[in-house]
Amino acid sequence: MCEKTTDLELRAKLEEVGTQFLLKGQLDSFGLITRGNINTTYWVNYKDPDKHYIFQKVNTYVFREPRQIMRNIDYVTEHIRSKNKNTDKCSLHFYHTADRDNFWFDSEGEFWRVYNFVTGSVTYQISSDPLVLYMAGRAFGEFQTQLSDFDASLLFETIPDFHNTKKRLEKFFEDVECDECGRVNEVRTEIEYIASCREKASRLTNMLEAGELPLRVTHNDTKINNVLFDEVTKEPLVVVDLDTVMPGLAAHDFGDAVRFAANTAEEDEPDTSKVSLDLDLYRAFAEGFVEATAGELNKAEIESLALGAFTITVELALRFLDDYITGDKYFKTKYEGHNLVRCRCQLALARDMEKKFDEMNKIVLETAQKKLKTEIF
Ligand code: GN1
Ligand code: MG
Repeated sequence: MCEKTTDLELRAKLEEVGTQFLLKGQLDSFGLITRGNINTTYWVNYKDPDKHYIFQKVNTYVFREPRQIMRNIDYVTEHIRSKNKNTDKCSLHFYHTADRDNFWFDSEGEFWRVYNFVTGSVTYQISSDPLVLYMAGRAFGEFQTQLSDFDASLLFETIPDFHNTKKRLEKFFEDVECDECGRVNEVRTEIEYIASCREKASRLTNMLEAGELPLRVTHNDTKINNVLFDEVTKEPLVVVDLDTVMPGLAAHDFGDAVRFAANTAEEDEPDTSKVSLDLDLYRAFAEGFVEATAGELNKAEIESLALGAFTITVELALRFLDDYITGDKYFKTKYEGHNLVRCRCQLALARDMEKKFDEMNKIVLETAQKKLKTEIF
């Protein structure tokens, strides 16, 4: 996941980036962190003094207004830092250039940023340990709670309609009609299943439009690998990847985390017989999330959480499939057909969630009752 490289051209580029961000010392070792599907991320170690950094090249095909993202990040990290005062929680620190910008465009027009690597932290791509899931639930729940008094109107919508599942579905079926790469015929089964989920997957968007669910400031990309944990205590240290912090639904954050972390397989597992929703892991995440958001989420929001998991799973399946049928322009792929494999994996998970849906709802409601000690459910 974090291969070391000795590529000289890349070394020179990273040195140039480090100089722009006024880093002291000498670049020592570096490597690519391969897990993101959008941006290109490197770990970079300096010596004299010893310091560890994350250098990131932002994908400007996906993020059309990267400057605005960095403004959002400034606001959000500042707000969280003020909440973390007098606690042992750490915050992300973005470095600045001589012009006081927290980004830099290189001569090829690539957009770079640099932040601190949190020493003593670990991330999990997948974990079968309920404690890790519980901690991740707390981390994302706390993230939302900490931003509950943040003025959402300050935030630029970095990707408009990011979790507007209804719009995603509309665009998907338009792209199916166009069939610009001639790939639609081989994926008829997947398209049919997505069509059959259309109503259920649109419910949250409809509820939001009808004012039945409130908009909050949400993270919108709650994969467990976006939480840094203390490598010894497993306590969550900080939530990273703030590119999509925007107004959204609590159910989206809950749902995306469950989709990724309570799956018994990785999100691009080609053997779909290995894919299912682990209800113990789901419960553990729900406990952490509900505990951390106690008193913030209303009854309708809590009742929407399980649906959030199904919705985001179908939404991501169709995003992967949409990318596949339109020529793999959005997500980075490691091999031909990778997006189709990802889609099939998400659809297998969605099917399993459908079977377990009553149980998923019950777990959230039981958890809420236990954690919130109320009789509203
Ligand atoms: C992308 O690159 P990464 O892993 O942070 C995507 C998410 C998807 C995810 C699926 C901006 O996130 O929405 O859920 O891949 N981010 C964007 O792995 O589209
Ligand atoms: Mg992300």
